[in-house]
Amino acid sequence: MTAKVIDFDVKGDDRGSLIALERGYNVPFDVKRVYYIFDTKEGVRRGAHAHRNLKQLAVCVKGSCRFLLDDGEQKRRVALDSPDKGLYLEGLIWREMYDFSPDCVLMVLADAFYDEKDYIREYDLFLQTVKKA
Ligand code: T46
Repeated sequence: MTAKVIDFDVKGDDRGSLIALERGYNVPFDVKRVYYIFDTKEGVRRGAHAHRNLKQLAVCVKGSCRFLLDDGEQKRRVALDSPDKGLYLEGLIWREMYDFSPDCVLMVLADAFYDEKDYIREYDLFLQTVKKA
């Protein structure tokens, strides 16, 4: 499964903290799009899809949430609970996000523009696609 947690350097001083995201240093792709998810209602699950080609880096810049990752063979859970770590996702990974804290702001950097054709939103089709890959 091409999913890994990236720890970011925190530039801190007595004023507070700063994190820089830079291609080639802690972002492993050219960023074409940034979106963020916030005000998620209690108990909501999001995601429930895979991408055919998209590379993404998800950062909880505020609050926390959890990811369930599934490559068709293995399942893995990752908690994003600090702005100093990011979850890098590449390739065929079914993902679900859940346990959003009320203050959660989940920012996602992506290497491509939004394209609904890149989504696989049916789990059976995801499994078939993994088998063919
Ligand atoms: C992902 C997880 C982590 C757009 O118009 N442009 C965009 O760039 C995005 C991401 C979404 N949308 C529209 C499509 C839907 O009408 O916003 C609506 C909600 O999107 P979706 O239901 O796909 O959101 P999530 O939270 O289930 O999934 C999102 C990303 O779509 C997905 O790529 O990996 O976050």
